[in-house]
Amino acid sequence: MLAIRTRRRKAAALATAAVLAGLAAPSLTASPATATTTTNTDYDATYYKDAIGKTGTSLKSSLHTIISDQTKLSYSAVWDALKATDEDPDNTGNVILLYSGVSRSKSLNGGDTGDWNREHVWAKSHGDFGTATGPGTDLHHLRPSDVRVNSVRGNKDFDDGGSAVSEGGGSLTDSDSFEPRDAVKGDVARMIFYMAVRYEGGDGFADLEVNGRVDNGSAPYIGKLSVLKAWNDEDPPDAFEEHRNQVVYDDYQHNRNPFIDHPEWVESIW
Ligand SMILES: [Ca+2]
Ligand SMILES: [Ca+2]
Ligand SMILES: [Ca+2]
Repeated sequence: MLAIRTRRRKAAALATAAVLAGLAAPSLTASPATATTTTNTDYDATYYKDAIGKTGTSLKSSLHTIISDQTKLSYSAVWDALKATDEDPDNTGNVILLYSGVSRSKSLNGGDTGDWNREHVWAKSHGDFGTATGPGTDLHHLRPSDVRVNSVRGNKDFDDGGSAVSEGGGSLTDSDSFEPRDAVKGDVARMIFYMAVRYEGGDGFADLEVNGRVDNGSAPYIGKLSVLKAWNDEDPPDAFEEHRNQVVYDDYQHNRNPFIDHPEWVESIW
C-alpha cells in the first residue's frame, strides 16, 4: 500500500511540475478530486482496526476511543512542535503560515506584528478550553499563523464569503465568519472534525461539536457544517497535510487525525 501511495504522489508531483513548466495545461474539464482517491489505508489493519466497517455514530464512538489514546503537550512545548509539523519543505528554517500561505522564519515566533503565533483553528473560546494541556494544546488543530491574520480570524466560525483579508493569502472575512484560502479549506475542515470526535466531554473539557451556525460565540460549537463538508471534498489531503499528520503521530502525540487518512468518514458521521 505504501508503494501505491508513493507512486500516486510521484505522479501528482510530476503533473504539477509539468503544469508549472508550461508543458501541460491544467484541465478545466477534470472532475474535482474525490475524497476516495486520497484514502490512506496504511493504518486500517492496525491503528483503525476497531473502526473499520463501522458507520455513523458507531464510527464516531470508535474513532473517539482510538484517538483519545495520546501524549499531551504543554502549551510552551507547542512552539517547537509546530516548527517540526509545519516546516516549509523547501526551506527547513521556515514554517508555512496557515491562512496566508507565507513561509516565515521559525525564529519569528512570538506576539509582535510580523511574528507567527499559535493559531487555535478550533477557536479556544468555543468551549472555553484556554491553553491548559488538552484541547488548547492539541497539535491536530494548532497551526502557525501570522499574528495579525490570526487576530482577524479571532473566534469567528467558518463560512464562505466576505472581503479579502489583508495579506491573508486569499482568505475572506465578514462580521461573523472566516473563509480560509482555497489550499487549506479542507485542512481546516478536517481539523474541526477531528476536534469534534476527539473531545466528547468526558475528560473535564466541553463536548465540542460542529453545527450549522456562524454565531456560536462561546458555546462549544463551530460552524458551518455544510460548508466544512464541502471544503473537505473540494480540498482533499495533500502531501503537506499527510506529512504533518505523520509527524504528530510519530514524534509528538501518537494519535492520528482520522479524516486526513479517511476523508470519506466525514460523510459517514455527518
Ligand atoms: Ca459570514
Ligand atoms: Ca489542503
Ligand atoms: Ca464532540
